[in-house]
Amino acid sequence: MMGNLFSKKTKEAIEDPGSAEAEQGNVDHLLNVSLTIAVTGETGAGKSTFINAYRGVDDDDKGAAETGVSETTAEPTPYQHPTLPNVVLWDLPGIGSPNFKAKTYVKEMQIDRYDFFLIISSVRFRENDLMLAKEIQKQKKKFYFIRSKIDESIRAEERMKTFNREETLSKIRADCQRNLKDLGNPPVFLISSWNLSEFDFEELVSTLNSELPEQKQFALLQSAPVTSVAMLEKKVAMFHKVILAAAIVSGGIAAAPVPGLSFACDTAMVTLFFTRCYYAFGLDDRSLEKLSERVNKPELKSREKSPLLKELVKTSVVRMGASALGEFLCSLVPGAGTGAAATISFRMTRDLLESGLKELADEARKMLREAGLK
Ligand SMILES: Nc1nc2c(ncn2[C@@H]2O[C@H](COP(=O)(O)OP(=O)(O)OP(=O)(O)O)[C@@H](O)[C@H]2O)c(=O)[nH]1
Ligand SMILES: [Mg+2]
Repeated sequence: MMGNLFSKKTKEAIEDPGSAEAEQGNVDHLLNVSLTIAVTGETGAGKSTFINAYRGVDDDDKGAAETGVSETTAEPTPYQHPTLPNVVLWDLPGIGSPNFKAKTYVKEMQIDRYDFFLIISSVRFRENDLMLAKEIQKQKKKFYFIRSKIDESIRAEERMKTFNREETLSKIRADCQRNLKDLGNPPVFLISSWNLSEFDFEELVSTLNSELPEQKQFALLQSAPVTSVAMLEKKVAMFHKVILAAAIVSGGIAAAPVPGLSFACDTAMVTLFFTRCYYAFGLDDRSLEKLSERVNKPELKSREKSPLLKELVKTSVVRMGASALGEFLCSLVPGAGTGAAATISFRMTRDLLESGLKELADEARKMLREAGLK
């Protein structure tokens, strides 16, 4: 399974485990995989709103995709993830017009640049959605159906005396699936972009995760919003996997110091790793602020931080580069010193990564508990 993880640089690292550059290349490579997602569907289906929700930005934030009741998206528009520039969601023009041609559309949208398509509908899937899915299939790309605005549908049904939440959801699902019979009953994910913690959003992420190439899974799990404790644990497991992959490449989890690997160089890799954990777990100030607004708990913003977290906040806020954090990291490793030429073993690096990951994961678990998220 690890086989697919190996980049060219990684292979070099196996052949020459002492090569610090190859070692760092491997971790960088895993943490910097690109992911390009196409979001399409009829006008007003909720494409732009979904993109904003995924990226954790509010509809009226700077850099948000424009949303609204009038037709808003005319050109394919890329939206970078705010903390992972390699993850890009493309907001595609609506496919609602009666003379819609799937073939032309797919060509104009440059289908090759996307890893997969999300086809969104706020009612049921129609002819144009199907035509598009078939064309995407022909071009050997994957697509997933999202039925959006589930909060709205639930609210409408709640007024009935006989209301049953599960039944209502099954009915919506069955109704959508009936129209997709021709495509061999693909799953339909019921989603509210106003609250990704509810309904099928996590199910969607799990499905994408199981069907994406292994490297892309790292990008997906890093970028997905922290919607629950379960989602957080998936992210933690993913970062464990990165450590394991890095350790294997580093000469079979070698205990011996590797000559030529200076801690200064390693520090950049370790810093990158922790910074990614920090953002992926939603521990940065921006995410904390959004979370505290969402659950209406202002005290979350001023919560006490762990030492590593404090250093990461400083680094990310002041943007002074990795040097101060590097010194802090050195201070955690007995005997490493701060000299650029100091050599430490891979086991020490691995232990450092593991203990930092644990500290940040515990912080995030605590934060979710305080926020009341399950
Ligand atoms: N209640 C609810 N409203 C939503 C949801 N998603 C989108 N909306 C609303 O639906 C309207 C249309 O959403 P957009 O995201 O602008 O739709 P779009 O697919 O980008 O539309 P075009 O750009 O015109 O193709 C907006 O008023 C949104 O606020 C949702 O999950 N729940
Ligand atoms: Mg739009």
